[in-house]
Amino acid sequence: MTRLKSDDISSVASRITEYDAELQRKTGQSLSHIAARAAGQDAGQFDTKRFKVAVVPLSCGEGIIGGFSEAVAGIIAHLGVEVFVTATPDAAGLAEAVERGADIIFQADDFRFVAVNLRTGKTADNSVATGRGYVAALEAMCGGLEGKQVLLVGAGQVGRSAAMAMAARGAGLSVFDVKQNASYDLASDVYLRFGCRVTVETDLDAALYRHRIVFDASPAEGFLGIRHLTPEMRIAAPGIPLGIEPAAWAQAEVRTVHDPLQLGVATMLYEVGGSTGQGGG
Ligand code: 2YG
Repeated sequence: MTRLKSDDISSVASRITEYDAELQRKTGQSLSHIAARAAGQDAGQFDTKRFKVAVVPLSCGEGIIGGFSEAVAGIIAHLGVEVFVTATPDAAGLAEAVERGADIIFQADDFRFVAVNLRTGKTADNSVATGRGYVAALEAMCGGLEGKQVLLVGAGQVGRSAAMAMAARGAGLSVFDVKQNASYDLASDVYLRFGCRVTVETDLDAALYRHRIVFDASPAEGFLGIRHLTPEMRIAAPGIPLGIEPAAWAQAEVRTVHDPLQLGVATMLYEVGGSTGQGGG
């Protein structure tokens, strides 16, 4: 799991309105609509005034990332939910959050980034939510995924979540992972759950020439170049760093969804705050 740096997230809160407008230009849908759909919720039914959220910094392991909790809070506030970052971290922060009336806690250590609903017992996991959120965005960008072939790069936690969400939408899947066993494991899990066959790709370059829809859930950098790009290509890229070559970014940006936190955090909120639907990480 890639550890974010302060530079990756320093403008998330201040630019959230522009980010949402950009997302709507690319997908035709807002952050709240995409996240709600990813969480099996109806954005219109989601009462954002029903709860209060606290983001609690955790200093364990590699420690606090400057601006991380504020970026998470900025996304949640943009979705119309009351939110605060606790003044104290760790256990003191958890107590402070509850004492200040929080219903939902967001916190991340070096291994997991989770949200917990203290009222309903629901939990949400960032890797799972990020996979689902990006599939909902890709679906909007492609006008549906049913019967379309998607190349998934990276069969880690985010990739696995995305694969299940895309299979559930009737997409055909091809998967590439530097660890081939991870691809075969994912292929058999998708087959067991949905009865659909997943193509395991072993040559990424060749696979990129054969696919128009790409889901980059890998930490690999710059593997997708101008040579692979076509006007109808659509790319969902939660992977950090970005898998698109810098030289190709100018061409690819208009049809690529990529952000360090926004879609994942928004989907976590709808999953853990929703009355029905998914959640439970
Ligand atoms: O509270 C803090 O500031 C730190 N304990 C946060 C540590 C977060 C570590 N994880 C990551 O940086 C990412 N895996 C978060 C999710 C990124 C999703 N694209």
